[in-house]
Amino acid sequence: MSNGRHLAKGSPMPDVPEDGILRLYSMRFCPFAQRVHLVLDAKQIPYHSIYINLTDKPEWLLDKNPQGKVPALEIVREPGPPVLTESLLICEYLDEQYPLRPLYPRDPLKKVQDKLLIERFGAVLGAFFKASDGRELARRGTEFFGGEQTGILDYMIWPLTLWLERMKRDPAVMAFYMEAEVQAEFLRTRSLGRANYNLLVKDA
Ligand SMILES: N[C@@H](CCC(=O)N[C@@H](CS)C(=O)NCC(=O)O)C(=O)O
Repeated sequence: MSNGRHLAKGSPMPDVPEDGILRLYSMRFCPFAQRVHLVLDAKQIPYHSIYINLTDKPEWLLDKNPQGKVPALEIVREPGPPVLTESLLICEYLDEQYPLRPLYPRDPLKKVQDKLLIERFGAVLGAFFKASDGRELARRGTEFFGGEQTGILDYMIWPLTLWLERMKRDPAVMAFYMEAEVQAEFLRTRSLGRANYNLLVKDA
């Protein structure tokens, strides 16, 4: 809805059609928002994306989410309309509300076990993304974590990267995927105090 362009302070609320379709306030490089895009895409739920410049937020974002964070999902059809926050809660709501392609296990025990693993992996993933998004490699200035040749770290995380390759073939992931270098470039611009939210916008 913002054509992939991230709306900043002073931008009016975009002209979103009054079609009852969900509205997702998002940021293209936010891993929490990406979770919600993936679930929406996997379940083929139509939605409007409204991308937010989080360095210089549009004033109306606080009306949608007083915490000023993304992801936030506006359930336009419901009276209010309510705006849901917290990526995991949003994903669980979507899975319960939209039965196509159930993502959580039906069995309550398995469901809780998966949710526990999501929490535990969350911490691990933070560290993994830090390494895999290119920052750690950039810090080392080498092709591999081990240097010009593979080292212990390369070999130990390799099974994870195999899984990443498989995930890249999933249609929902394909629709939202970006190369690690692109994510790293966004983080680089942000660390320089010039976050380029519109890195993926064609005419940016
Ligand atoms: N626990 C939240 C985290 C959301 C979050 O931290 N989003 C970041 C962007 S990746 C944000 O909106 N930051 C803006 C701010 O904190 O002002 C979730 O899972 O949705």
